[in-house]
Amino acid sequence: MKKTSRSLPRFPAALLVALGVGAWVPALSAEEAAVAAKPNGKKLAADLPVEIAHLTQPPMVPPPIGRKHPAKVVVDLEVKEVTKRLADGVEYTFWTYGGEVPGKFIRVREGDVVEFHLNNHPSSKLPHNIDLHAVTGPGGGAASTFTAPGHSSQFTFTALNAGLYVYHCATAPVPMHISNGMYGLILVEPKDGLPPVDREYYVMQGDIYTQGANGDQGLQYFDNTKAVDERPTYIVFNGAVGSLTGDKALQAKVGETVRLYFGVGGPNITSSFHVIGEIFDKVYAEGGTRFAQENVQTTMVPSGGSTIVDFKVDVPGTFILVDHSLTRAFNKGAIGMLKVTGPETPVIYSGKEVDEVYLGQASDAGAKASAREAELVAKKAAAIAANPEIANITKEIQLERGKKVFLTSCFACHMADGKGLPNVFPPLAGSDFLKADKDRAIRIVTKGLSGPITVNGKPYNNVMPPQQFTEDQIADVLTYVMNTWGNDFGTVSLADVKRVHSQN
Ligand code: HEC
Ligand SMILES: [Cu+2]
Repeated sequence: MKKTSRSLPRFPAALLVALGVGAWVPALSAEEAAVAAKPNGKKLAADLPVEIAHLTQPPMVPPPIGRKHPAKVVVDLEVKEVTKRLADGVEYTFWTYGGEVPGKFIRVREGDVVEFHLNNHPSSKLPHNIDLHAVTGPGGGAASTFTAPGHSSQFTFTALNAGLYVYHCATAPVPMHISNGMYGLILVEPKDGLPPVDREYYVMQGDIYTQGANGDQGLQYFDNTKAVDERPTYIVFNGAVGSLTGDKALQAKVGETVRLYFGVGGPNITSSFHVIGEIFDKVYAEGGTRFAQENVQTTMVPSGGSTIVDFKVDVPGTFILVDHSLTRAFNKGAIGMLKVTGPETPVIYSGKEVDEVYLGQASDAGAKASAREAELVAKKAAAIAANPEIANITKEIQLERGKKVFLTSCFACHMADGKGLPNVFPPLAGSDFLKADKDRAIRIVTKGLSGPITVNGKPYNNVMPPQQFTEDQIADVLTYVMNTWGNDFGTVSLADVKRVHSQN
């Protein structure tokens, strides 16, 4: 590879020295001088050919640039909040750049002027922005891209430094936005490109903090205490346990060269990145443009950092990507697979496979077993829920529990007979307002209610304070008030309460 000597921003040498960057600053080419002379990329962009960036979902990588001149590259990235599988039987609401975790891979060339559009989907609940570590400018773009749901932001930057850079959301609370999946990679190719390889893949590690324990079924919520304590429930590659195993394993053929663009979104946990059964022929440590070391077993990747590793696959088999801080791999999910097919090379390796034994529960067979188990557990839950006898018992239990909740709070205002107080506290017994909207009732208990309302034709304008109960208790007490004093308004399940809470 031709060494790419120019990887520093075009600051005066004296400033770099003052900053402690005691590096040699090369003379600028005519093309670079043009960029440097016009700090406002937009002016320069007018003279450049325009290209629409080809972005890819993980684990795919856009093709090499090939171009030998700078261009204006338009990047369109859409933020979407999506509920998806985190592990078998476990769901999580991810916040994404493009619908997947990590976000779409962006590939530009050193010297390109990037016109960046961040679009926040109208269905999003929150504003988001983006900080690209490839940007020289305040907040890496964060300051220019704070975008409300249903809106778009635009800013332009010149990709001054080649390298593999992390991008991430920088909206408060930042660790939560990152943990929820808001990170990805942007490759700024050196002017002469990287040495060609046969396959390129995109993998990122992230740590996830759920209120339930690892493996607890159903929709899980972010746990801020665990995040602050850096006690992740899951540590995963590409957004989910098993996103790169079994049928979804990375593929290669014997004799090919493979390049992994690997990054760590974090927010907290670094990676001891290793591929079991392979040796990295070259490592571009810390995502820089020069390969810093050859013949590496494990490379350290910081949170908010990256690496590029190249290796040739010489023998067939399954090679396991791990964070070699191994409980993260075997207990929390940081396992991926590279399946290499082709003829055996007994001189290099005898060919006996030991994956199943080595990987245990994380092996193909283990993954199939846990997928089947999750399927059966869901089936059992559905069968139980569908059984009318069990449904009745469940409702009865809910009513008794709900009554206890009612007697700790609601009765003080709405009265034990549910009739309320004329002009002050509206009735729950026979209330058309309660009957009309179950989701609204969940919100009233959670957040309280004030302002004018009409119940059974009579006006009320008072204040109900928010009620401090667990989600289970809210489901129970609403089921109670909706099925007592002659009310027959249906039931409220825990899932209903979680659904409404997730909308806020
Ligand atoms: C401190 C008094 C107070 C307590 C305790 C209270 N509420 Fe209310 N509640 C009110 C008031 C006042 C309103 C009407 C607010 C308004 O006028 O906007 C109301 C309105 C409502 C409504 C909508 C109107 C209707 O009658 O259908 C529901 C449903 C309701 N409360 C349920 C509950 C439940 C369930 C609890 C117990 C978990 C509870 N409230 C506890 C005072 C209270
Ligand atoms: Cu965000």
